Amino acid sequence: MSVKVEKPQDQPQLLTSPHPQSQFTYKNLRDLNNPKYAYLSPLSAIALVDLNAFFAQVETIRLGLTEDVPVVCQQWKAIIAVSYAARKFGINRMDTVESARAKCPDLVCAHAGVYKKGEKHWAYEEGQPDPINHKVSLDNYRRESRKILRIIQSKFDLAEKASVDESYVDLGRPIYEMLLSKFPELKSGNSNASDDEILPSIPSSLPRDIQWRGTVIESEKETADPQNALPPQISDWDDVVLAIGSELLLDLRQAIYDELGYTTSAGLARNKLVAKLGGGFKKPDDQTIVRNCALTRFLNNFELTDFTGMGGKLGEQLINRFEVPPDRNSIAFIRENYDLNMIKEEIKEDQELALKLYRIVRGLHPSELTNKVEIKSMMSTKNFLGSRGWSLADAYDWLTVFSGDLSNRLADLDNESMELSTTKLSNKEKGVLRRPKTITIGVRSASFVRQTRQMPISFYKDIERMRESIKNCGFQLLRDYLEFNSNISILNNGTSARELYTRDPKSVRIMDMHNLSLTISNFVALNDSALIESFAKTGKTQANKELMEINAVSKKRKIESDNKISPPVIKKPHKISLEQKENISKLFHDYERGNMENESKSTLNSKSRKRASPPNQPVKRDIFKTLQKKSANLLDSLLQDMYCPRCKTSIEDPVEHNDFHIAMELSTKWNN
Ligand code: DCP
Ligand code: CA
Repeated sequence: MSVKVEKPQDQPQLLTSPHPQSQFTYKNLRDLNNPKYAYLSPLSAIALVDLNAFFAQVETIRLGLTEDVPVVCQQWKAIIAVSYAARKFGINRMDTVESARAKCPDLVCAHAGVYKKGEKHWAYEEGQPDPINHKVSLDNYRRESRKILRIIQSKFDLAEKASVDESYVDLGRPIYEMLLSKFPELKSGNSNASDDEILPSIPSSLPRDIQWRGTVIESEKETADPQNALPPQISDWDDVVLAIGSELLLDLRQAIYDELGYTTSAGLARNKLVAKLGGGFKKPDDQTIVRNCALTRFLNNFELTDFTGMGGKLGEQLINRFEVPPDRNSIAFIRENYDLNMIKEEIKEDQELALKLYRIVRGLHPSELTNKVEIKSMMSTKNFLGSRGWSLADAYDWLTVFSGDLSNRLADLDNESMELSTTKLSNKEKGVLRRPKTITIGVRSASFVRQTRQMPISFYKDIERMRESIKNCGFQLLRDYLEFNSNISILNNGTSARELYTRDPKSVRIMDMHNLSLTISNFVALNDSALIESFAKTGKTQANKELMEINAVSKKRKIESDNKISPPVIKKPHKISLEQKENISKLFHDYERGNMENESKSTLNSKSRKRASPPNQPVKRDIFKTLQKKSANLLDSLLQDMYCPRCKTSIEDPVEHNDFHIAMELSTKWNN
């Protein structure tokens, strides 16, 4: 159902055709009210909301155009999104801007925003940006995506962002509330019935405000007699749930349209997999509802490989393994020819997959909505089609762009995490900021050999400092790369790399490159190092800074001497101030206390623990002792030489300095 037309008013009451006895229990109903279990209930209602021609819609609205204007979103000469008005001209993503213009001379080609070489912020270019001097930025689409997610989260307690323009939504709680308020028989039973008691049958008609909204897929029975096709039957509470869900879903899509102007398509079903297929079924600006009774008929429109997670080799292998004939529908064939035991027999090595497949082909596989997929790495990259005659300054310029791109994406991640905090749901990802511990440069030379260099990166909560940190590490890695992996000296009349790095970067020639990239990885949750961060908050910024920076320095051996030109100069503490000392002892103290608390919790929780501790005497983990032992060797050498081999500096107080390293190791362990 479109969000651009008014909802029809005064619709007749929906009549039902109740089963003699409901198939559902009070537990099934109650589970709907718990975001942890709702997806497992046979009464669950999960929606997938997908933005139509997303990037093209963003551009249409940005340019103040109406939706009947054909628009494509362009990246260089390629087209990455096609508005539905443009699709009417037969334009698709395979077209180039040129071939699309030939199909529709009035086509509006809106180029995505770009970073300009050397700049750390993106913008929309007036003219045509070019791949030599620009890098495409997707920040604007991510920002719009966040606004949409915010609307979803303001209405529902559990949503999972599946991609830049798709989110799954669990409609369980509002549906539960409505069921209890609109059906007194459920409310009275719910207050005293046991979990396994069967729900009362549905009434013979529904309150007038429960209507189907969108396209309801018919069941086999409903279409059996084409002359007398039946309206969508409402036979049990699962159908009522989806009817209420269809109204909530339309309201959500309406809110997205009213507030931001975007149209969406959506699917509504009992689980994510079917909701996703429903979301793509009627585009644009419509929603598709798949009742449990219509599951098998609906799935006949798809192949096994259309399911999320089955698109790659796995789906193909299963189709081969189950010997699906080429002219048969793979979902129907497996469903009709294999029962659970046969599937388990066929996939002996993976019984979990066997059960999943059995359920998938019946449209019954439940998947949990997760608030977050943990980020593993982020890469910013650029192809150069063979740079010629570059100076060191050119490469620095691109690393500056990458640092802007990566830090913007970190800021996005922070925002997502903070937005989770606005949902009612308790979730361990709420408010957790993630920061990378490792940074890698990748260079593909003109001979297409790709080499990488890596180093630990100092991380900060503050995004601007993070950007500087990424940039400085990137510069450092580049210098290391050019010194050790390239012919920089030969290119510059035999001058040594170290000497070259003292010169103006514009005057230093470097090798030709085909690709340059920066990747940040090895993410840690910043709240784990909250103690260290809290140094900064209590005004002990310097101690905090040094604690973090030394983290990077202690692992990276080769930084210091080549640092005359640009920033990475990472200061090493020679002496521990009194303030720092206090902080370090607080770090130890809190760590030990945290350990004890954790240990007592895990002792209580773990029934299988062999050696339970007596009450009130929690066991301390011995990591602290291990670190102390490990550092005894360091202390010996500090005492003997008054010199720290790790920091490569002379020191004044060996004991304090040793403490410093214990603190650092502790914080590193903590973050791992
Ligand atoms: N995208 C991209 N490159 C691709 C595919 C997609 O840059 N190869 C971007 C542009 C799309 C957005 O991701 O607008 C979402 O991708 P979808 O596959 O959902 O496609 P659209 O939203 O554009 O169209 P539809 O209405 O069919 O969902
Ligand atoms: Ca889309």
